[in-house]
Amino acid sequence: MILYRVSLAFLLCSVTYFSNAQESASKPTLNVSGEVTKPLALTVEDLIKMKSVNVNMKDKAGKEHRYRGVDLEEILMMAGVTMDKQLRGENLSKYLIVKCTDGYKILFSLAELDSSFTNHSITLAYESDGKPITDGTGPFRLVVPGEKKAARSARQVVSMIVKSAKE
Ligand SMILES: Nc1nc2c(c(=O)[nH]1)N[C@H]1C(S)=C(S)[C@@H](COP(=O)(O)O)O[C@H]1N2
Ligand SMILES: [Mo]
Repeated sequence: MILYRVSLAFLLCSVTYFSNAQESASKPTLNVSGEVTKPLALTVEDLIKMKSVNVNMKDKAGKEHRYRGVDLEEILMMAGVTMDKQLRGENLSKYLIVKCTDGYKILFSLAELDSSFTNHSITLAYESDGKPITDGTGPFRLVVPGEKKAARSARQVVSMIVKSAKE
């Protein structure tokens, strides 16, 4: 009887453990690392809890889409990147490299992302036309306004790394 109870408890524990592991494994995260004081691993749920912004952007075919997301500057502030008053002197040679699932990579200097330098705020979007971004372009994408090409509006973003140009 005791043996039966122990094995039942074990079975229940393993079921709970594996279903939890499965749940966290199935949630894609966006990692923010490098020269940050607080590295982040953000899920769509984390972003939904933050202050949201809405922006429109045309796709390659000229069709306009409405994106919802979070201001990239806010995410960098949350990670403790040297923004705002700290963005001066040597810190002006820092940059953010954005990496995507398909191997696509783009970068911004930190000053391009700081509202004390520019009015073009970049959005880290998690929703397009009211739906989560799926179909191989999500779940995270950047929407970069004010540029003639959409080439830096990176899709399928998986990580963002802050680095310092040494030379
Ligand atoms: N991950 C990833 N993002 C990407 C690209 C890419 O090849 N891979 N192409 C870029 C280019 S060149 C353009 S023009 C836009 C196209 O965005 P759209 O899919 O909304 O039309 O995505 C940009 N983001
Ligand atoms: Mo493009």
